[in-house]
Amino acid sequence: VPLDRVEPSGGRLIVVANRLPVTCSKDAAGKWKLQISAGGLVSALMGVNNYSTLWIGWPGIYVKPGRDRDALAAMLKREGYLPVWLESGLLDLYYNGFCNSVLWQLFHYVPLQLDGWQRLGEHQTLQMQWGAYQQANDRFGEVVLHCYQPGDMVWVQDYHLMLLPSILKNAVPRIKVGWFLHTPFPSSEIYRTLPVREEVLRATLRADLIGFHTYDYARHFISSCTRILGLEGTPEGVEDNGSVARVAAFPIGIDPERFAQALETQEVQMNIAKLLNRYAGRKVMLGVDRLDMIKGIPQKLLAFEKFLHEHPEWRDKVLLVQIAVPSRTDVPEYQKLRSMVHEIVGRINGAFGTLTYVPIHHLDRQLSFHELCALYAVTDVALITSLRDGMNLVSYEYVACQADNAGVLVLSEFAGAAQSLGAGSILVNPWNINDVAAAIEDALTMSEEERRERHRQNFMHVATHTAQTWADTFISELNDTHIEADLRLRH
Ligand code: ADQ
Repeated sequence: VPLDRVEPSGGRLIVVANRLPVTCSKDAAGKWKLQISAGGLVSALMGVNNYSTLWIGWPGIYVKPGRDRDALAAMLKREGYLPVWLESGLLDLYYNGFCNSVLWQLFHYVPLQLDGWQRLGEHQTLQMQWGAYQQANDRFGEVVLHCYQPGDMVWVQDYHLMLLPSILKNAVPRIKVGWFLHTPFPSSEIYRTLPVREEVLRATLRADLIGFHTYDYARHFISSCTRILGLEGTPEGVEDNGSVARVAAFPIGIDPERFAQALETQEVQMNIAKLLNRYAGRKVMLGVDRLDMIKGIPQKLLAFEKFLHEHPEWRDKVLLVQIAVPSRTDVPEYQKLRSMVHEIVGRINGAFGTLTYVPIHHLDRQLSFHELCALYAVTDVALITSLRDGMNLVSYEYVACQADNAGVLVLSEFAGAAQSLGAGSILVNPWNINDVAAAIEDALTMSEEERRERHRQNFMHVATHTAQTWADTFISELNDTHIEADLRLRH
């Protein structure tokens, strides 16, 4: 059978993610307005050739059924976005509860804790959170199935929607479904502590193609399936009753052109000039992270403190700019982390600062894209000390903006990016404060020749492994995998 006869080609690409890439708000006249968040994922998926793309996700707010909701839904639809409405009680249990207090923690090697499941209120139990997770996944499923047409391809994103492949396959057995995980997938020894481990794995396994950032995560997933479900792992993936779920690594990237173009703009150039003036005569190190336990911000600060302590000659000559965007601010653990970071920053600035020098510039807020590009371009070292990180795109963005400077990337070996940018970076164990302090010294004193050579290696990778190639590769493999599965089904 010629392959192109098996499935109609040219269907749409339906991307399903927890959150739509758009912020909805009302203007002064009470009319809805949308602000599209440009980012790697959005531009990669919007640019995928041969497919028109439809996004399905939670719009970030809840609007009661009625005229107001219809007006917003119509506006979203014109942009290719279909909203999934989740009322606040369900959202809290599903998103803050099961997704972020259970799966996010576990996938980053933070063991489950008895009070972890109840941290959002005395009345949340794992049972309720799991029920909400199932219900929310059903809601996403309803929206997908409502718009699905034969020939469409569905690409499900991330740990929020691990049950969706099975919901979709149960309704339409021939539907083409891929699932990609943006976080690490942990060792089976960690994963098997999840009380609903079988249900989650079995549901995800219904996807035709299952993708991870690295081979390690793919391997952990396959061993979870073999150990917990007793299934057979094959070189291709996991076999269950004659059907194979293909499992593979698809390392994500960024859109480096977007950064190159931004650096040419007058706005970024003006920002760069201001920053260079401000930091003249000093070396500057940069940290850009969401304020999250997994990013290892306290560990990074302690390493810088140790470095300043041991190297008095560097005091007044180097500073750390740490941008920590608040996230999940209603979760007590994240509030505690914020206080801890503030306390350490205050201590270091108090101990090593002078009337004219502040060692750490710490900002608790989102920067504009142009501000961020300027910072990436002028700084001498990027310090990325994640305790676990699916990939870490900040490291890619830094490299993309360092063509002139050839700054040094100090990178945690626990970030997926260590497997792609490892050769050009200084790799560290973020838990080893001495190791990170030594890496800071190496980075600050590295010869220009070595910096340029390391940057060249990293840049080659970032320029060739883009968000676009990531999306193209996943989608074409999903298409091929599904054709093979369909042929097997027919014979
Ligand atoms: P994140 O945990 O959010 O993503 P990361 O990959 O570093 O981590 O992406 C963060 C993004 O936010 C970057 O594009 C960065 O520019 C932006 N950002 C961060 N701080 C900012 C600030 N102050 N102002 C403006 N923008 C800021 C998850 C996983 C990662 C994985 C990605 C993609 O946890 O491991 O790499 O998904 O798969």
